Amino acid sequence: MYSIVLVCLAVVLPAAQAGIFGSSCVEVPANLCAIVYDESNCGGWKLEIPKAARGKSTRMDWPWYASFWYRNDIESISVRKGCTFTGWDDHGFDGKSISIAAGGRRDKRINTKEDEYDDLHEDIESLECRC
Ligand SMILES: [Ca+2]
Ligand SMILES: [Ca+2]
Repeated sequence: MYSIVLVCLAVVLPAAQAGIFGSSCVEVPANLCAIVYDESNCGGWKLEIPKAARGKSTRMDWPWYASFWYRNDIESISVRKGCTFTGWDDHGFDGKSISIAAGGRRDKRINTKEDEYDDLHEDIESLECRC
């Protein structure tokens, strides 16, 4: 009986960590500036935003005529400690923007549906990240 219970836990726990019951967010690795995700709480597809050379920033731009993947689809963002992420609601780094600065001690994770960021909920078409 106990072995059956243990087997069930072994199946359920990884699923829970993967976000079915909560967050699947991970610490942003040192070679990255941020990770953006399709769904809230780091769910769905993810896109790694690499760290640029010191003093430079990584920029990504998804104009409607070039791309439909990623654009207007980001719903959660993890910013590496010490880095700052900026997203715009239009391509070409134009329109409304949000800036998310992570302090030096820990990553900052947000969902775009939160009040502070909901202007850009599923609306980001260009972004910049700098550490
Ligand atoms: Ca989405
Ligand atoms: Ca948009």
